[in-house]
Amino acid sequence: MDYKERIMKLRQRHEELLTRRNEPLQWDNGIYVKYRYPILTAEHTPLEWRYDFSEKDNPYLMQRIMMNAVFNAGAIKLDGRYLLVCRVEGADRKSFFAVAESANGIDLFRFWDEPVTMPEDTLPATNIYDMRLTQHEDGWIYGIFCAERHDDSQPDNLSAATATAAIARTRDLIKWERLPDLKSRSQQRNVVLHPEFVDGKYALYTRPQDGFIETGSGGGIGWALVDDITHAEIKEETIINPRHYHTIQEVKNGEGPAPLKTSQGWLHLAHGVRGTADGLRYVLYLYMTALENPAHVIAQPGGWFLVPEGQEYIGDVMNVAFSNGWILDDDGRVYIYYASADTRLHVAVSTLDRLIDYCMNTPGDAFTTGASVETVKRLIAKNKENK
Ligand code: BGC
Ligand code: BMA
Repeated sequence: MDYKERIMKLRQRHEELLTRRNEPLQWDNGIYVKYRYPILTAEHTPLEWRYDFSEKDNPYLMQRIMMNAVFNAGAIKLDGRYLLVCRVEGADRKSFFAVAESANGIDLFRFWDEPVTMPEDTLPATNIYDMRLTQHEDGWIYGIFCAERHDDSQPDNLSAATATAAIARTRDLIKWERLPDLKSRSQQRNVVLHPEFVDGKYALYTRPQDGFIETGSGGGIGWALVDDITHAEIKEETIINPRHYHTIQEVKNGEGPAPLKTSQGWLHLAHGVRGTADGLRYVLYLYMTALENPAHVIAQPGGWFLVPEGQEYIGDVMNVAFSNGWILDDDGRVYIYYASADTRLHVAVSTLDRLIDYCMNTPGDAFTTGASVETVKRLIAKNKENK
């Protein structure tokens, strides 16, 4: 096959992947519907990012730059377009942001021509990931993400690192203005900006932790008010959604995307982590907070809302479902963008009404086996009455 023909075949195969329609899976739990195919994978990244198409310089038509994964995307609907700011990870383990666009939120996602050029803070980061997008009432779209750097206070430990919340803002997801990183006494990953001012201030969901991996005394999802987002500093932080022994959020938890405003309260998507003999298990859960006080939890269904299933278990970091992006559409539909095994990105579709019903009417975690059995028995008794 001559060179031109090989390029044509390559492009054809890629185009087939990009134009493959997605289809809902038959099984649906009444809460959301998952889809057959991942919506974005490393294979979806543009060929121009990976191949050098000069026959002279690349006679074997090799991939000169390999992509490893596409996952953990921030999401927003802008001018009728469903846009994802994805975490794309190269073979070199560096992740960067790249925008992918679709007209319906479910399939035919395509990356824009170039990845995001994110300006650095004064202290450049080694790696950046997991952007939460917030359309704030001040008019800006904010992206808060994790900036990771080596912890140079431990020069002999190559794995010693620091996680800091980095802040940038944009109007179009093309040009980004980087603001100074969040000042905080603790390490911070999973920081999310609330879409409205609270008491005239910017409000952040936080996740304080003592070390890079260990939360230590850091007890869960926190809440902090910030006077000036262009010099954001956490002075006081309260835990609003704590970790708890023998639950899905025993080891860690963190806010997912920015919460959605509903008639019944703020709807939150978060992740919970527990330890197993096989490493950490990341699952997603929902909770709601009061409209007039977004820091006050009014409902939390017991257990997980979404977990990896089937092929979703398999990948770089097994047993992980993670989400930092969702879109509430004009018709009340909610597109939940979740990643599996830190490898690929999926969509699950629900509606705002269903998610509120799920939050308000799913029994909470009663924290002991005995209490869980009573919860099941109450449902059985109710069903007997309804016979
Ligand atoms: C990885 C993240 C991970 C974090 C904590 C980072 O180096 O890039 O994906 O969440 O470590 O394990
Ligand atoms: C976390 C996150 C994610 C990742 C998850 C599982 O700490 O910040 O980037 O999906 O670990 O590896």
